[in-house]
Amino acid sequence: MDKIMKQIIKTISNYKNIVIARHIGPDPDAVASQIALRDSIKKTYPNKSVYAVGNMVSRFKYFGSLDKIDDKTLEKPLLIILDVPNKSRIEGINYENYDYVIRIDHHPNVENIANLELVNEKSSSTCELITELIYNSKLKIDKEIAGNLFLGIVADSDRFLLGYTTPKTFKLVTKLIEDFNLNLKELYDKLYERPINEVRFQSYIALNMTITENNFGYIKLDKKIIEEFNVDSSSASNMINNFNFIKELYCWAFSSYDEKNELYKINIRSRGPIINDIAQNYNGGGHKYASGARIKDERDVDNLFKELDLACKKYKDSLE
Ligand SMILES: [Mn+2]
Repeated sequence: MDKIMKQIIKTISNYKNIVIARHIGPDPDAVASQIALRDSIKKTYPNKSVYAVGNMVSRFKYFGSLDKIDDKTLEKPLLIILDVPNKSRIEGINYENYDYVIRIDHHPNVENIANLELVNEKSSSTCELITELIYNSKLKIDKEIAGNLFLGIVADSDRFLLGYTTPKTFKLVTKLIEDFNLNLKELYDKLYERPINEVRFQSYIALNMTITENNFGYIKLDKKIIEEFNVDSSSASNMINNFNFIKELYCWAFSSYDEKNELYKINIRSRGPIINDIAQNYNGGGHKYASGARIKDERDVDNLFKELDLACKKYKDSLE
């Protein structure tokens, strides 16, 4: 086994209280990885107290439930953070309360935030790393854990379409399916079933998106439109991958107004220019070709879009 994985397993075995956290605005990979790892540690060490924390998103309830705790009351807890590149984007914990911190992630490393870091940018998903960790150690796994890990990998690789889908990804997924006789139809129904109003909203985006001469596509989704389609400020992010492989788009970005937090949630995807370094300048970040940002001032949304358009121009020029 990989040396760092060995150290992770050893550290987990040494702690009684363990808290597992992930990023704000969770996606299936984030929620599935924290619940799968929690359940696996609990199954392996029934005497440990293991918590998966953060706000639950109702459409991800099928992964299992999250735990509500006050981490200040825990004695010498271990923190495991999953799927997060920045300290500021971890949800639901008081960082300074922890005795030791482990991070397992597949985003590009922007800052060191843990005592022990397993960061593999070439992994399709955090769930792939957790699957590897479990299969290479004495950590236990059951059908439910396997199903969650499978869905996290499928979601983050966008059904094996995105970069960093490797032979290893397929090997691990095959093993999960074979070992637990996973029912793929049942699992895909959970992940992909959606209401018609979301599909209509997606059509609205396709019809109304602006596409620049540099092949940058963008749209601002304001409060009125979000209400009209009866969706929410995170709905657009669920459909941004559906705009992949469009001939006229090298990069595309959606801005959705989040009324509750009074900010603009930006989702960005690219199949050419690198975008995470641009997003980083706007309170965001992520992967090279899949990033996001949270912006307070609408003028910064325009500035971000301008920078992305320019990145598309440079990319386009480089092709000629
Ligand atoms: Mn992920």
